[in-house]
Amino acid sequence: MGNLNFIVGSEKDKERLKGIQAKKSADVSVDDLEFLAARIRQNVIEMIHRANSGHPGGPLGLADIYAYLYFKVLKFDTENRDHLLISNGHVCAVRYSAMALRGQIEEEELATFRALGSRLQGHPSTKFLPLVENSSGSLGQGLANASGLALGLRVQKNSGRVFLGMSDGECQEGMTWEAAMAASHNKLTNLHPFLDFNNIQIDGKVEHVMGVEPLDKKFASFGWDVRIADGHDFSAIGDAFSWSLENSERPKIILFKTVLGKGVSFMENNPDWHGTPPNKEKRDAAMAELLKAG
Ligand SMILES: Cc1ncc(C[n+]2csc(CCOP(=O)(O)OP(=O)(O)O)c2C)c(N)n1
Repeated sequence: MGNLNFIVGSEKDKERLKGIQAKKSADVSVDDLEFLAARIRQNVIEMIHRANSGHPGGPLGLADIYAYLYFKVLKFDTENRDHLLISNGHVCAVRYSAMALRGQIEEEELATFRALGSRLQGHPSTKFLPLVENSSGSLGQGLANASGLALGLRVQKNSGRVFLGMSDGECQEGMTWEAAMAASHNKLTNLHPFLDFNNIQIDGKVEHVMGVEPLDKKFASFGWDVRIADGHDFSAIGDAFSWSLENSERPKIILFKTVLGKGVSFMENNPDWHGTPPNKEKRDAAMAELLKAG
């Protein structure tokens, strides 16, 4: 595990995190997950405030899912390890924070987010940080990237599972649907995409910019099994990942209903916070709410 030089948080938090890191995934409780998600959100706000640039809304909305994924699902220490790719690269603050909590990078490195030459680029780059597995930022490419990896692993008889974070806004990209068709044709059952279904993108509501609904029926029509789940309910998140990991003949996708900006009242559901960094006043107001939650 990494060292615990937090960029935000107390000595008590450090002790608590150490205790959770030492647990087997089955023993990580809902209380633990709530603590981890709150820490992810605090880090996200602190990182983006310090960088004075970045995207707070998506990462806050995804914090519960990434806490669950990193502490209950992903296995990195097995021979055929899991893989996590993200297609919506602009939300990478949530991933970097989850990686730090899991001990894959140092907590203090989060303070370098978006700095020139930092491993933690504002859009993930394998050149700077190979651990992120795919470079992203140009939306719509992730499903094709992840499908290629899933197919390659199957050919090599490698049982590693491929998880992929996606977003609703990027379903406006044609390549997503080309990849959906290919994954279905190739029956990629080792592929586990989960989509941030918050109906918000950079320019406002997805339904106003260019509607993607009905997303479930669209994926189903491409031969996929689809599950819609509450992305802020740990029991629903767990059930959805278990469902995705069960054997089936078809590719599967989880559409997680989330609230952009979750946990910070003035950011929630407000497209202005898709990509605006909080200034000192907003950082303090956000942190006051998040510290109470943690
Ligand atoms: C190919 C491409 N077109 C446009 C953009 C600019 N862009 C950055 S984020 C974004 C909105 C994406 O929607 P979504 O991921 O649903 O946003 P969120 O839920 O995180 O607010 C857009 C259009 C991009 N990164 N890539």
